[in-house]
Amino acid sequence: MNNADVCILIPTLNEAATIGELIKDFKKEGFSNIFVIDGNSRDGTARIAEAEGAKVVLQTGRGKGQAMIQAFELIESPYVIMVDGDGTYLAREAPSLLEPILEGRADHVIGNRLEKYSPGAFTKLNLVGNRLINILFDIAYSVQLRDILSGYRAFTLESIRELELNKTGFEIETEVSVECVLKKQRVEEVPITYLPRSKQGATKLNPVKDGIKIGSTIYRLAKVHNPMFYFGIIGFVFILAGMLTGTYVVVEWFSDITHVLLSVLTTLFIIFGLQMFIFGMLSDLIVTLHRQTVSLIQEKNRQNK
Ligand SMILES: Nc1nc2c(ncn2[C@@H]2O[C@H](COP(=O)(O)OP(=O)(O)OP(=O)(O)O)[C@@H](O)[C@H]2O)c(=O)[nH]1
Ligand SMILES: [Mg+2]
Repeated sequence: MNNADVCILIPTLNEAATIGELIKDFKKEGFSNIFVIDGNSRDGTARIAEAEGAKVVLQTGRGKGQAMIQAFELIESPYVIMVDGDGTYLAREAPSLLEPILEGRADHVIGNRLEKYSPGAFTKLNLVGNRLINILFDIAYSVQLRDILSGYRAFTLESIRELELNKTGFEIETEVSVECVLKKQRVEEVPITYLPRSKQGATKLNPVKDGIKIGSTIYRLAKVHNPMFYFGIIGFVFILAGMLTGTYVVVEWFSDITHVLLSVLTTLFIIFGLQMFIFGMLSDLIVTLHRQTVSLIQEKNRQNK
C-alpha cells in the first residue's frame, strides 16, 4: 500500500485556527492526498486549506452529515481516514488507525477517545452524554463499542459506500456505526489521544440538542434490528403510567372514593403497554426469520461463486 492510496478526509466549518496546522501535520506523516469538504466557512478555512495543498470542495447542502455523504461519492482512493478539522486529533496516530484495515482484520476502525483524553477535551456534559449514548447503542445493537461518536476513523472506500446513509447533521457518526453493524462489517476500536478544542474555534455541536437527536437516531434505527428494544420501551412507559394511575385508583378506593374514568384509563394504558410487548415479540420473530433467510441466500450465493 502506498500513502497516496489513503485519502485524508476533513469536514470543516469555520476552522481557520486549526486547519492549516492539521494539513501540515498529515503531510509530515507522509499523507499528501488530503480532501477538505467545507461547509462554506466564512473565516477563510477553504482558502487556507487550498494554500496548504489540499483538494477543497464546498458542500452543496448543510450539516456535517451531508458533507460526509457528498465526500464519500467524490473520493476515489481505496482507503479513507476521516478526521475532524478542529485540531483535536493527532496526525501521527493515523497509522495505528490504518493498521487493522491493512492487515485485513477490519473494514472500519474507530479511534476511541475515551481511554486517554486530555483534561478539558470533554466537558462534563459531553462525557456523560457520550457514555449514555454508547450504553444505549450497546443495548440496542448488542455490540460493545466504546466510542461510536468519534470523529477519527479509518475505513475502506468499498465498505463506506456499502452503507445507507441519510443523516445530514451530527447524527452521521451514529448512522455510520449502526449501518456497520447492520451490514456485518468488521469494526475495531483503537485508543487515540483526544485534545481540547482550540480557544479560537467555536464548537458547532449543541450538546443537548444534538445529544437528543443522536439518542433518538439510535432508538429509531433500532426498530429493524432489535424490535423488542424499540417496542419494549414504549410498552414499558405505558405500563408504568398504568401502574401509577392504577395505584392511585386502588388507594382512593380504600377511602371509599371511586374513579371510574381513571380506572378505564388505567386499563387502556396497561392493555396498550402489553400489546407493545407482543408487537415486539412478533417483530423479533419476523426479524430473526428474515435474518436466517438472508444468511441462507448469502451462503448459497457464495457456494455458486
Ligand atoms: N463541512 C461541514 N463540516 C462541519 C459542519 N459542522 C461541523 N463540521 C465539522 O465537523 C467537525 C466536528 O465538529 P465539532 O464542532 O468539532 O463537533 P464535536 O467534535 O463533536 O464537538 P466538540 O467537542 O465541541 O469539538 C469539525 O471539523 C467541524 O468543522 C458542517 O455543517 N459542514
Ligand atoms: Mg471537535
